Amino acid sequence: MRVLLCNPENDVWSSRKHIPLGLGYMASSLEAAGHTVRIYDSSVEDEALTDVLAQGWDFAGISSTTPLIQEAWGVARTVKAHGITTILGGPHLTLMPEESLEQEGVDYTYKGEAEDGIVEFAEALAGQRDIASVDGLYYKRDGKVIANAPRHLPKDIDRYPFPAHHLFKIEKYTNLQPLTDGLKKTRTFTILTSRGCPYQCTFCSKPITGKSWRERSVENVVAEWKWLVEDLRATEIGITDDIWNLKINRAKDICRGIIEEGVNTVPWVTVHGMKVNSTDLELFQLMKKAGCKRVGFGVESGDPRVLKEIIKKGQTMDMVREAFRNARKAGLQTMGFFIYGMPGETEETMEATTRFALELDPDLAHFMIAAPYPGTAMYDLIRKEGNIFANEWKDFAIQEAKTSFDFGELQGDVVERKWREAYRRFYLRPRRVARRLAMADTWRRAPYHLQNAGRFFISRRYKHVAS
Ligand code: B12
Ligand code: SF4
Repeated sequence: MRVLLCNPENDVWSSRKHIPLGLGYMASSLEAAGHTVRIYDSSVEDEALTDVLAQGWDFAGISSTTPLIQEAWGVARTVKAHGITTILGGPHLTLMPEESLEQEGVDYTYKGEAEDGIVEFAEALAGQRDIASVDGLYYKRDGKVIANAPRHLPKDIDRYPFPAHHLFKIEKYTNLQPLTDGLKKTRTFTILTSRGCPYQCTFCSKPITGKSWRERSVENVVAEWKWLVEDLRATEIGITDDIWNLKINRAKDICRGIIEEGVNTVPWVTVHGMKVNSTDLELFQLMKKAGCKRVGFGVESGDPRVLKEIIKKGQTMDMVREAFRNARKAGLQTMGFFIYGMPGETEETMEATTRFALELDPDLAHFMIAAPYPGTAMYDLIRKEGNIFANEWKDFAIQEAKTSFDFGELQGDVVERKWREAYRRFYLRPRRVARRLAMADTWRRAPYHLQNAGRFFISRRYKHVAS
């Protein structure tokens, strides 16, 4: 079959473009089963979707997170107008598989991981199996929603073929915040060494990632790393696991493997926060030796009560301090993620977070305004006791400089003020400004940086109340 896999336009995450790894995984499984696949990632394509659709496809799979779902529906309408069957999957559909079936142009939706499911779906469309036997699939028959049996998460994820990187226009994706400053032609790949996370942070969409943690073997991960470095000529690699260091000894063995294979020549970063309480000096030293340049940590808050009772992060501020100390000692750059305006926060707790960021002084700090995504404990709490006033799914983007809910005493404008203040107090220190101006990336992407700077000063709250 001829299969088109689409990623909708990415205007909520406009700063940097990362490869949609989930589509890469599905594509390699489809190819292994003998199908022809093209990945159409709207955020990097030059060719119009309608021109690509005219090339003839048996079905189109469309991926979506929550903020992109309306754009995904738009893609489905366009695809369907060409008479092509559509199936939607990805994080938002895993949370809400039924909602999209009400949209024009959406034939099927899918809940869960789809390396196996997409191949079974292709078989069903080809008449080689019953559609009812494709676990995880949702569709309508005679106006009624049919939900097939749930798709279980396979334990053995080593059996998945490596992502179909040859289908990505890799040179169109941006480097990782930036690791290799000044390099004109980057080939930036991401890698997933494990899936899921056993922690239960209240802002995290747990039904998507699952409570369990499934690991790939060290050998399998190192083999992919070798492939990325030696065959695909990666200039940067980002580990995008939720929590790649859950088993600290496994993380160390991955580093040892990279060193032993001599593929520690490419700089890499942990794109998301490593869990601080599963680190030690030896791990950071091994990471450094394996080519790692920068580690990210989910710090979240500088208030112990918020950390423990509101976010339920399962870590203390001292653990955070120790992780930063050890990472620095090992010669790694650091990156911290901080969150403002969780339900139950006060101006004082947010002030404590800013002070903690200044104390830790990471090389990069990301300050985010809390956004209540469906499927999070935070969303359920605010629906019950607060007021969400984002109007549409696309308003749920953490990157936006605006709050999307009221909760108790805490007013949105206070959160936005503290958030802006955090950026100013952190980045407008003379030492910081000088460092930023010395980076080639700052000048190359000047319009983006200027637009970004504007967000710290201009308030854009939502006007209407949705729920
Ligand atoms: C890496 C990552 C990023 C990267 C890169 C994203 C990318 N281009 O892939 C960056 C940093 C850019 C990013 C940004 C954001 N992210 Co993010 N990200 C992740 C992370 C940690 C890993 C994604 C990944 O590679 N997964 C592994 C692959 C194999 O899984 P997958 O992509 O989901 O695909 C599988 C299934 O979903 C399914 N599937 C996917 N597509 C399709 C399509 C069809 C047709 C079918 C049938 C099935 C299917 O099959 C795939 C293979 O198993 C996830 C957490 C997670 N573990 O999933 C969060 C996660 C996806 N991100 C999340 C969020 C909130 C965001 C942001 C919205 C944050 C913000 N700024 O506001 C942005 C928006 C990005 C966007 N374009 O929409 C949430 C999504 C919540 C939601 N309700 O949608 C997640 C789940 C984190 C969480 N636990 O809360 N993210
Ligand atoms: S935020 Fe990170 S540590 Fe917390 S539950 Fe989500 S993936 Fe796990």
